[in-house]
Amino acid sequence: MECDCDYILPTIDGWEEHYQNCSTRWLKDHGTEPLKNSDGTFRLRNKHLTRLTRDVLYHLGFDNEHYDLPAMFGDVKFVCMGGTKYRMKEFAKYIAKVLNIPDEGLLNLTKHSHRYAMYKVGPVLSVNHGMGIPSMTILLQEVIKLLSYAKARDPIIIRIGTSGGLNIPPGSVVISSWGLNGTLKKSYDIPVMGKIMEIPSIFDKRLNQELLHLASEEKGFSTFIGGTMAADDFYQGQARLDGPFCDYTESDKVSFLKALVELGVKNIEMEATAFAAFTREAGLRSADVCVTVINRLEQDQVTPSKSVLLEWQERPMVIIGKYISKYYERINK
Ligand code: R2B
Ligand code: URA
Repeated sequence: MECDCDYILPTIDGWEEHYQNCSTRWLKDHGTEPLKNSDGTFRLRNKHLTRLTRDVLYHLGFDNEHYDLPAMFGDVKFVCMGGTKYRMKEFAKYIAKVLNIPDEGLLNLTKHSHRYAMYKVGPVLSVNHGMGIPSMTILLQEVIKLLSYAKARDPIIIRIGTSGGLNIPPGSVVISSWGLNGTLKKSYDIPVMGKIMEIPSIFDKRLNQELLHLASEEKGFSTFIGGTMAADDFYQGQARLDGPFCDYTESDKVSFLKALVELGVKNIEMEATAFAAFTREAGLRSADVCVTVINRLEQDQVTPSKSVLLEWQERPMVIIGKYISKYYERINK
């Protein structure tokens, strides 16, 4: 197998040589043939899909019979996702500015479904995924099918989000090296037909190194690479004391958060495990880049003002904007 890494930044000493989805690594890591084709397009693992004459992407409001998905989305290289519709519209506007693409008439492409909002600016799709794993994975799985049907070439999926930090100053950014689930395993555990299916939740090391490299040029905030706990709840699931229910003591909470720190966890959010697991299983590169809005060793309530929170939420956008512009410079040379 030949290396088919589509490098966005040239290798720097000490960096991982290949992306996680490089065909030279695939057989070793997965024990199966790569899903990536030689032109960068990718196949879906589910063989049942070939029996469908039409696949309805219900929550996106598209299907692969009535829509010319390759014409609409074939040029997509980056899919950026985040929780809210507002933030992802702002991100689309920001990317339009960075790439110097006119943004008048930014259309919500999923207007028939009303579930999510999706915008396209040049090679970038910006889409919201709601809160928590189930909402995010519905969107993510339909986006994965969309990209495959559209014949997008080696697309990169990036989540930009918010999180609670562990022992780092609020406003810092964390790039996730892996997701940790609520029982402290590095996997996304989903019940399938009465049994738990465990899918490893490890992010692409090389992609993270590239992102950290660009992030560390930014003044005014720090960026860390570290583990991310993905909780299934905002309150007790994240060891908070301020939910309507709480069946543990403050010292239990502090011991738990310190144990997370010991494990290398830098932040807590609600999607990382499933996001890492499904993108990796699909043979796609992905990264989870979240700003921390609070230091959970100090407080539970998110108290910064609206304007501070908005400013902090621009930080992941700036890092990803820089990364996308590196790619855009290269293809427009
Ligand atoms: C971070 O923020 C949201 C909860 O406030 C959730 O979607 C997450 O992962
Ligand atoms: N999002 C979370 O899931 N947790 C926090 O503490 C802050 C944002």
